[in-house]
Formats: sequence, structure tokens, C-alpha cells
Amino acid sequence: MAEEALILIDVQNDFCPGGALAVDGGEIIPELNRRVQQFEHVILTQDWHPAGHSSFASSHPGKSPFETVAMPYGEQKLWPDHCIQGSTGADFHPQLEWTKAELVVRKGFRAAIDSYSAFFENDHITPTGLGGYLRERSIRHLTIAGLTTDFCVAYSALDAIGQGFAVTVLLEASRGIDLAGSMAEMIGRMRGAGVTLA
Ligand code: VGL
Ligand code: ZN
Repeated sequence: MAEEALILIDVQNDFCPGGALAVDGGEIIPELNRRVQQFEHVILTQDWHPAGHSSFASSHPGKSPFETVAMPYGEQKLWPDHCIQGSTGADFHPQLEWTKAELVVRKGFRAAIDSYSAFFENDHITPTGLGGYLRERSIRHLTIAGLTTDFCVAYSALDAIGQGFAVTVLLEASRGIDLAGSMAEMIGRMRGAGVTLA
């Protein structure tokens, strides 16, 4: 029988108040904990960058966070240093009850390329392995929530649809960065691709 899974995207301290790239991530923790209880299978992603990662503005002299640079794989938005491997900022929010999670997918660990999506790096070619893992386990329906709505949640949802999964995104259990209209744009793209927005 087709199985379903809950995928929580990047519910990490650096995306929560006080963190390096903070959105209102703390607000959604109680709702995420309720969802974790409801699902049999829970998977987490963890943004996991080496120090000096190429997505950090600090790695590009003269550039500031939220500017864009051309990378060999396309345009890349630059961010404040965040989610550095082993740092407190990269830890999951302390109130997130994630003990039962069956898999933690780390992404963004290659210095030269960023990865918003849980499925592919930002070249849209290099897989994380999650698609194969889910298929092998006969998981066909994904419910996705977390941080941030307009980047890692949205790109994960779009790639999941592209991989043939049925996808629901829990907007009320997600929070976005909203740079230059990115919330409206990415919600529109998700709706257009056939993501169920709940
Ligand atoms: C994210 C920007 C940089 C996210 C990760 O989790 O949405 N955004 N790295
Ligand atoms: Zn990142």
C-alpha cells in the first residue's frame, strides 16, 4: 500500500528568532509537534554548510546578504553565514519533538553549491538521495512544512512533484523570508505545479 510521510524542512535555530537568518520559526513548533504525532513516518532536513560556504555573502568580497551572484549552476542568492556544521545555529529547534524521525537528510554540505531542495542541489541535477529512499520505501504522498516557505519548503515541494510524488504543503506550519515578492511567487509556482496548499 502507498505510504505517506511528513517531511519537516530546516526547523533549525538559525531560522528562528535570535538566529542568523531568522523568520518566525518558533511560532510553528507546537503545530509541527502535533503533526509529528499524527504521522507514522517522519523525515527531517537539516541545512548543513561548511564554514566559508559559497552561499554566504561573507565568501564574496564586496557582496552583502540577499544580493545575487552568478555561479556555474546559475544565479545564487547570498545569505548571512548560517547553519554551519556542528554549530548551535544548525541544531534543530530545542522544542521540536523529533525523536521518532526515521531519516535526517543533510544538504548544502558541498562548499561550491547550495541546496534548497531536499531532493536536488541548486544545479537541479545532483540528487540528495531522498527520492530513491522514498521510492524504495513505497512512500508516495508527502506532507511538507517548515522553514522557509519560499525557499527550502517551496523548492522541495516543486522537486517532489517533479519526482512524481503527491505533495501537500502546510502553509500554516511554515514561515517564509519573503524577499522581493518571493512568497507570492513561490506559492503561485507551487499551486501551478499541483501542490496541495493547506
Ligand atoms: C534556506 C536560505 C538559505 C531555507 C536555507 O531553509 O529555506 N534558505 N539556506
Ligand atoms: Zn542554507
